[in-house]
Amino acid sequence: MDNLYDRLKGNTPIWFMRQAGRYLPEYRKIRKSKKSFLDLCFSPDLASQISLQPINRFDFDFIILFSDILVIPHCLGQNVQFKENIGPILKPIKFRELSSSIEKSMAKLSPVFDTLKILKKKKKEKKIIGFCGGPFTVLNYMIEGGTSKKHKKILEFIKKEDKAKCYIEKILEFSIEYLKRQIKSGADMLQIFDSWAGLLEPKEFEKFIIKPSIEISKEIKKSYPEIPLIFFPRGSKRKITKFIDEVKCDVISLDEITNDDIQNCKKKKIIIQGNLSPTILLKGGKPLIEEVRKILERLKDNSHIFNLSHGILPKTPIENVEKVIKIVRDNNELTKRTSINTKR
Ligand code: 1CP
Repeated sequence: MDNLYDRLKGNTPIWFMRQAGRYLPEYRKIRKSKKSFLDLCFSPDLASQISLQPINRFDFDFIILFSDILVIPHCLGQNVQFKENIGPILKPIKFRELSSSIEKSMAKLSPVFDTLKILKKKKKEKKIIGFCGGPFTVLNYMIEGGTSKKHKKILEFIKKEDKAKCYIEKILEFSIEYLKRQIKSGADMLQIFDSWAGLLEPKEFEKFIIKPSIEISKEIKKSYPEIPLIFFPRGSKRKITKFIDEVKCDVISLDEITNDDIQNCKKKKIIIQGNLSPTILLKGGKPLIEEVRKILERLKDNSHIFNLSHGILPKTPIENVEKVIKIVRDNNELTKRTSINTKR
């Protein structure tokens, strides 16, 4: 890696989690043309167009592959559907029914690799972020059968430790192969979305979040040491200290940022990604401007990628997104000018 940490100091790039999605009219238009969301993810021409929509409109600094974390249960043989206004629905499946052939499963995902190849050809000057879900977050959807409020089934399920470990190991093995093939197809960076990490108590967090993350990092770094890894163990709160102590990551995406995190990341030269609330972005106005400035000020001595604390909400007004990008870019200009003046 050509020292991303040093390169970002005083020059904060910006992108938003779920930047390609329903808040964009151009996305909604393409979405209507396909019956199923997975069909859209598996249509390289359309998926690459969608990945580039937020770049063409806002000139975000990173392109994120348009796909979903639930393509892993799909390639393992689980039935995955996306229902409008409900979200994903996954049919229950037994462990022995899951695919045992990595090759066959990866073949099912070949359109995703084709999307990356198209993106690589089209936009050489912007970094492309590939991704997968953290194994626990993927397992959560597989066991709950979709989006859940209370997460009763998964919390019960992980008590049967050996069984849960079998599933986690399988998801992990397929996810690592999936990530490697994304790199081979053109991904320049990778993000691991562990959106439900916050459900777990310290002991389970160690087993189901930290351990698999160590494994992902070790395996990817072994073959691709130059590819930056972004981990997003959402809702980890104080457990984040242990996470960054144990998992080798280049960037940590944080939904909440404490002063300890700021100091620890500076010491370890880990880039912080985050952490504008999607609700504040949706509401806009003066509170939005103040919050963006506050985040930039707090992280000015760190290396920082400006982002949200979670995915952008479908009703977010376009002008609020434009406003945030302008503040971040103006701030970069100001920092540059001030540093030139102080050097004189
Ligand atoms: O009907 C539609 O248009 C579907 C809406 C949609 C979109 C646009 C879904 C269904 N997924 C996506 C794209 C998506 N999902 C991306 C694309 C790239 C981008 O960021 O622009 C990414 C990275 C994801 C990741 C994802 N999917 C996560 C992790 C991030 C997070 O939000 O926590 C999760 C948990 C999912 C599952 C998922 N996919 C879609 C839905 C509605 C859900 C459930 C979300 C939930 O349980 O709250």
